[in-house]
Amino acid sequence: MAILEILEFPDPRLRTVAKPVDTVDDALRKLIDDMFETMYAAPGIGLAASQVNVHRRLLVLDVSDDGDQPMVFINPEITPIGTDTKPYDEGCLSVPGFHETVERPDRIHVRALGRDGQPFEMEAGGLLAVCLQHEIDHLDGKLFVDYVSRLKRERIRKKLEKIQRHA
Ligand code: QAP
Ligand code: CO
Repeated sequence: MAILEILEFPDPRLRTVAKPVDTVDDALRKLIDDMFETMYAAPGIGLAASQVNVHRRLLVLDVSDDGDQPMVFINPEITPIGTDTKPYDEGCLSVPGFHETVERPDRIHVRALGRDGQPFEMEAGGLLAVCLQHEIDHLDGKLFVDYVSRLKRERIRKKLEKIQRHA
């Protein structure tokens, strides 16, 4: 296993739109294991392949209290259930040290492939729904800072660029 480097805002590579995964094989499962190790070490609750500079449609997350419920979503597709939305104070391993409130659909239907390559479907609400939408945004080259005002986004960009210059 290995800890992977996480790209940080405003790295332009985070804007890449990821391509579908075409084969779920042992090489992909090794990437999945490395993504979990990277996410748990951070620590974080979700990580998209885009954040480790792999532009394929794959994400891992664990929203459990004890961090013992790893979930894998390959080629995920989501549709909102109903029209209700909820605000949540989101953070991101690619925007370390910052968080902002984002409003998103409250309940979603999810279709994806699992670690074994088998399709599954589920409904999600609460933190799982927030995390899935946040991670799928990464696969589409989007970040939570895109939902806040340009002023706030620019402030975050300048502060992170300063930290990155000194790193
Ligand atoms: C995405 O975020 C998420 O700023 C996952 O200094 C966030 O794991 C989905 C983290 C909220 C739903 C709700 C952030 C770690 C981790 C930081 C994360 C930091 C250290 C963020
Ligand atoms: Co994120």
